[in-house]
Amino acid sequence: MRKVLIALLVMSSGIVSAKTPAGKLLDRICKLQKVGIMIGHQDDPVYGAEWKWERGRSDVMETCGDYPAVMGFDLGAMELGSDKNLDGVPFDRMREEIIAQHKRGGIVTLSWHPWNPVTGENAWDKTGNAVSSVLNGAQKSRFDGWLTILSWFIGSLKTECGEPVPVIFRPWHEMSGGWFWWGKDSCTPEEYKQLFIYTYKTLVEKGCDNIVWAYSPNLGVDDFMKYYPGDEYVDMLGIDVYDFEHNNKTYTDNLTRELDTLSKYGSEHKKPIALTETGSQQLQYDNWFTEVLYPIVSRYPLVYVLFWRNAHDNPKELYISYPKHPTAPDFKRFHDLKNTLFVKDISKIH
Ligand code: BMA
Repeated sequence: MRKVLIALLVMSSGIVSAKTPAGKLLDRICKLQKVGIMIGHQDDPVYGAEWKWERGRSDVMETCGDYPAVMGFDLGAMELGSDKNLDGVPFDRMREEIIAQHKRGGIVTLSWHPWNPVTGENAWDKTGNAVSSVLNGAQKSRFDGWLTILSWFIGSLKTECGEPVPVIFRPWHEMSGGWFWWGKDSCTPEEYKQLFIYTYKTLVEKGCDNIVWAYSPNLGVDDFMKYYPGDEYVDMLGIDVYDFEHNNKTYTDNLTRELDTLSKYGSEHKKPIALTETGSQQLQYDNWFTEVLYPIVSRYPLVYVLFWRNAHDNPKELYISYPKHPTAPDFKRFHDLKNTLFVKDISKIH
């Protein structure tokens, strides 16, 4: 009888039950939401503004003395069987850094910029009706193969003791923009939802019980729930909002409007919320972190804020401070604020 009850409990709460690694991460996320806002950075330990591939480095740690609480990595090109992602990050190194981040008490989030399966071009090629082709058409078996490869990688995220490492997975992001083959110009909301659900069901069937699933459109409040696959398939809600124009006023207005909406949906659907990608491109304003970003984000119950990558080969893609950058003193002040959380702040909270 007890066994039956436990089985029923696990089934009724879906894959994210308290028993799974994902369930434990989700519980921890909800706990941390009450403590402060975790600060995250994409590709943090693999390259920075002025270095690449050296071990033990991090622009964040070198600027403020601690690693980010959340590290983001991208799986794009894994589906092709490549040993490096679209930005040249070797997947073996990525696995090593994901496990290291878990062991230091931090959290990991994965995004995915897969190639267009119909045209063989990158994620930004919107042509070919790729979503309908992977769901019901000529590319279905290829896509199944892609998900198998992803499931191997996600399933291989384990410590040396065999403990699974849970991750926040944020597939099919920024669909409400028209720049990806899964975006608004290339499929209907219904097709998008099917794509998300198919991805969820397939990875779950393949045993990936270490995934917390995030739904993450880009700014555009009217469309926020237009592509939502449903509460059953989503554990967290997020939004991607950037300042590409070096305009603090526009960014403040955009972010405020988007976070108002995000937090409304978060409480309606009882899902934790995050600013899943952000940054002020090239960081032109020295006090941006404490004077522009912080006054806005501190008003919302955000679980984390993830700054995008400091691309070593493209000075335009600079989103977080490094020691020599004029924003470094401000980033230190940002780090010292009581409710910005870096890895040492969360490592004991489980
Ligand atoms: C995008 C840009 C690209 C990059 C991709 C995946 O937003 O930063 O240069 O290749 O993310 O990291």
